[in-house]
Amino acid sequence: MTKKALITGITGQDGAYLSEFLVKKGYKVFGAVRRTSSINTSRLSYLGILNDVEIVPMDLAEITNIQRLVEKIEPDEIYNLAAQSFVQTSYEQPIYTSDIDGIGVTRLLETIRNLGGKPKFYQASTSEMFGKAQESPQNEKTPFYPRSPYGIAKLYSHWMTINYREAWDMFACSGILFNHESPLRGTEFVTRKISQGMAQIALKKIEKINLGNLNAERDWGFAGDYVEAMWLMLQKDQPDDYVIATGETHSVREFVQLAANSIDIDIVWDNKGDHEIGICKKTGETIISVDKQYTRPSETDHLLGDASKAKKTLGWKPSINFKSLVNMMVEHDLKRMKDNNFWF
Ligand code: NAP
Ligand code: G4F
Repeated sequence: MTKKALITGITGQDGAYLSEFLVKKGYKVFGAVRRTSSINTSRLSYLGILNDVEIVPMDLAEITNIQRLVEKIEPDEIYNLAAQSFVQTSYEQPIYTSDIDGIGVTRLLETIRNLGGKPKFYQASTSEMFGKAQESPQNEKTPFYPRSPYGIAKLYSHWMTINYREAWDMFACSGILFNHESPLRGTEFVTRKISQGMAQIALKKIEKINLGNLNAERDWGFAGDYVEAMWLMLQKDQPDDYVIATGETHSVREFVQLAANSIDIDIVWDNKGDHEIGICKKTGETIISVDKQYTRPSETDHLLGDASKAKKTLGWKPSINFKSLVNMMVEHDLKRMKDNNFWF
């Protein structure tokens, strides 16, 4: 029998890659989309799968809507990827973020519980829950210390997922995914901001990129690899929680350096702190500046994941390394800009 999957957040980066993955596996994919004045299905179009998925209306703020939809579709698996996912915004919209990323998950869990606990459930948890990391590398047993309203809301939903598994015997898994990027990443996130900015510099559309904390370190992987891990978790006999990461950490400064190399620029760094600049070695022009508006009130300084459990139990491993990821993102942005293709 054809399996049915309901993906919340299908219009986002991970939703698009997961849809592609599940469609290839023969799933009937339903994509929950909240009402906006212009629904953005450009990532699904980009991957050529818009006509292979069924778009259904659903907002994580509205439990009646969730209940009716899940009852009607009767999915075998629910992947909850919908969220206010931008950490910086969570400082300005902490209540909205808590509602969607925290209580929104409980709305879904309650719906499944009321239906007898039937669909398997995947929750998109995050390495941002480690925040001020208490050890390095971080694994499933590392204590949490979230540093943003986003991280705190996600920690609540992480524990809710575990509680529904333990209290109501539900097949609910939580994937603690470290940062994962791609050419489909939103342009407000630092990696895509840099790859897009470098492409614009190469084509002489802008002179420089303004960034915040260049010292922040992240374990960056490729989103296409990470959606496979979500699916693998739901195929096991027992539900569990898994860290998904590459096991390498790099600073924002290193990302900038490699992205500049992709457009044949070598960067020399000058000054320190808020006055740091990145200069093109050949021309002497400043192409990177620090702008305090992009720094955070409380920062997650260092993330490095240990995905040994996922490797051993799920047989999962990443296929794209850091350098290839950076090159891939800059190449895609260059091509898009040359083709005047600005759909996201
Ligand atoms: P994304 O590109 O920002 O996508 C977020 C999705 O959530 C969009 O489809 C968005 O719809 C939807 N959404 C937002 N508010 C909603 C609401 N009230 N009701 C229904 N849908 C709503 O995020 P992503 O990078 O794909 O990440 C997917 C999930 O993984 C998120 O939960 C994120 O927090 C989590 N995560 C991401 C990473 C990462 O590095 N990418 C790491 C760990 C965890 P619109 O198109 O209408 O905005
Ligand atoms: O790209 P970012 O905005 O991602 P962040 O905050 O790590 O969050 C992402 O990863 C989480 C997993 O750990 C997800 F749960 C979450 O949904 C999201 O996908 O920022 C990365 C780092 C930060 O330390 C930030 O301070 O880059 C630093 N940064 C420096 N300059 C910047 C900038 N971030 C952004 N967005 N813009 C800048 O100009």
